[in-house]
This record gives sequence, C-alpha cells and structure tokens, in this order.
Amino acid sequence: MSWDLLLTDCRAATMAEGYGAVEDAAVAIEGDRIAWIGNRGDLPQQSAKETVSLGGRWITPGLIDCHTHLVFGGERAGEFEQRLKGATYEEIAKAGGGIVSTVRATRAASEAELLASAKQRLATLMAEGLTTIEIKSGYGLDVPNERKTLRVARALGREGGVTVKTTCLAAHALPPEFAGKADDYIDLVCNEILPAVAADNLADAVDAFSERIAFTADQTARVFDKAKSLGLPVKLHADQLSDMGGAALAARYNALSADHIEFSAEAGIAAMGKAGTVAVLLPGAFFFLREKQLPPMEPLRRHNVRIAISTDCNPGSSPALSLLLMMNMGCTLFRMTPEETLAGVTKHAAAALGMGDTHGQLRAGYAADLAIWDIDRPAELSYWLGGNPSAGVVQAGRWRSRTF
Ligand code: DI6
Ligand code: FE
Repeated sequence: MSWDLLLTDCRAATMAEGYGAVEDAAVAIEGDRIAWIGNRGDLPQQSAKETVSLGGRWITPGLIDCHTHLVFGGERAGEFEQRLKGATYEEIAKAGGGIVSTVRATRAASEAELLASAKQRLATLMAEGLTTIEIKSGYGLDVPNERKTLRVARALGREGGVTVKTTCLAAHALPPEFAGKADDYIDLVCNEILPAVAADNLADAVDAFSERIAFTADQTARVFDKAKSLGLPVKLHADQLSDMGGAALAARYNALSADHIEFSAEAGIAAMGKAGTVAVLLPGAFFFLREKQLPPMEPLRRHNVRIAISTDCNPGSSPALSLLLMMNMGCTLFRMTPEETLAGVTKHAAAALGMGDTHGQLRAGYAADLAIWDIDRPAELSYWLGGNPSAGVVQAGRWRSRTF
C-alpha cells in the first residue's frame, strides 16, 4: 500500500495541545484524511505516490471561519458614512436601515446574483488558507428567501473547493411586514421557515439574534425548541450590545457556540464552560462599530471556555474579508495570545461547528485540510496587518493551491 501524498521538510503546528509544534515534521495523506503525522525521523517505511518537500515552511490545519453572513445583496457603505457622522448602529436599525435594508437588497437579488457576489468574497477569504466556512442565512426572513440564501450557501460548498456549513438565522431581525408583531414572526420561523429548510436539508444548525433590536430570550427559546425538535444544533448571537442573558440561554440549550458575548455576565460564562459551549469572538464587529465593552476574557479563561475567532463577515457590522486580520485584532483588541487566536481559527472554530472530532487539528484520522505558510513562526499569522503569507492549501487531500 502507498500513501497518496507525503509532505516532508516542514514545521507543523498540529494544535493538539497549544501549538503542538513539531519542528521537523512529515505528514502522510491517504484519500481525504491524514494517515500519519509526526517527527520525520519516526516516519514509517511506506511509499507515496507523490512526495513534496515544503522547504522548511510551516503547516497548520486549514483555517476555519465559523461565523459569517457571506450571502447577501448590496452593501452598506452609505450607512458607514452616516455612522461616521454620529448616527449609531441601533439608531440606524430603528429607522428602518441596518439589517432590514440588506433584507430588501437580498430579496430583490436573484440566486445567480447572490452566488456571484458571495463567490468573490469567498475567494478573498480562501486565499488565506481557509478550508471551512460557516454561512448563515438571515437576510431573507421569509420561506422563499431564506431557502434561496441557503441554497446559494450549499452551492458555494459544492463548487467552491471549500467545506461549507450552513446555519439558518431566520430569527435575525423583524421583517418590515411583521412590524409590531414579533411573536407572529417567530410563529412563522417555527412553523414554516425552519421546517421548510430542514425538509430540504438546507441547514446544519439554527442561530438567532437575541438583542434589544432583535428578539427576546423567550422568543429565542421558542426557536431553539423548534430546532431541537427538528434535530438541529443551535448557536446564538448573544449579548453583543447589551446583557440579555444570552450566554446562559445558549448553555441551557447545549448550544455549539455563543457568539459576540461582550456583555455576558460571569454566571453565563460559567454555564458555557459547563455545557462545553464555544465562545466565538468577533473582533471585526467590535472594531467596526467602535464598541467599548470588551468580551469577558478573564472569566472565559477561568471557566475553561474554548474561544474561537471569526470574521462575522456581513455588510453592516463587520465587512471583514480577512481571517488573519481578525487574528491580529483578537490579539491587539482582546489581548489574546497568537497561540489562542490560531486555536481560535482551527481547533476551537471546528468545535463551534460541531466538527471538532474531524477538523481543526493535524492528527491521524482527521481531514487532510492543510494550510502551508511562508512564515518563520506561527505568531506571524497574528502579527502582520495585511499581506498574505499563504504558500499553499491542501483541501480534502488534494492540492487546491501551491506557490512553490
Ligand atoms: N450581529 C451582527 O453583528 C450581524 N448580525 C447580528 O446579528 C450584523 C448584521 C448586519 O448589520 O447586517
Ligand atoms: Fe453575526
């Protein structure tokens, strides 16, 4: 028997424990899985169909962006200008702009138009070693448009050379036709939208936005109950702008992740630690909205909550197209270490998508999703502001790109 691909002469951050660094590593790949990884000196005697020297380059698990709203119509640069003149994100939302303006543009866009614009953004993210991305709906807010958005996300997974996990975020905002009738809209989400997307296998998880400008904890719980009855795991946009008890609610439902959580109280963080709910931090949104409230880093660490980092790529609060830049912001804004941010876009991001047993580490049996970098040490991935040290990507055992 021979391996399909053998990579030698590399330094590996396996992420097994901390960086899990192996200074002189080899990685053997069989099909779409890692067959062996370790010290080159310990490599079993076995032939390979293709052997490639990486010339001392670093290799990490392929990066995972575990929270994006990648599929949407239009852009909101005009709103950005309004905010720079003093309007707040919440004021713009209350005046009928914000998320609802992207809902109008997304409903008006054809499936082909949504696919084309999302593909461009995806290509930019993928250039930085991205091998898995989560994509949420949430700008359709009715049965046909939520389905349309999720079909586009699925199509990106089929043709894009990247693994796509989809999340139905129908409970993102109140659509204009339900003004003043939030409970009626939650009825629609529970009785029609979620069953429709589940029937077509369009969603791998269900998310909600629990916030003053979105949905209450009770409404969120109704959405979560429905998701559970459909066999779908849940996630939550929690405590981004105010403390809504979101972290505790997410933990109560054994959510895969609670995201944002800047305003979460310690009891909620402790509950997340017990439930194994991952904290997804989104420094792009914090930066772009010029927020002041930092996520509760010290309680997160004390309660052993796994921390992921993501772009939150969306047109309103985080038009971010670089996961590496988010790693830098995780360090500079949130005081994470470069080791924590790398775990945050690999191992812990995988856990936030329920893929922790198969993705996010360089380990025998795990997916052969690898990023190869022109760097001297892993901290460089969090260090540069711009630039792209990606030297190659192996996706599911096959070369997706290679510059050397
Ligand atoms: N929180 C966010 O940061 C995004 N959605 C959410 O629930 C913002 C989405 C937008 O402004 O379009
Ligand atoms: Fe978001």
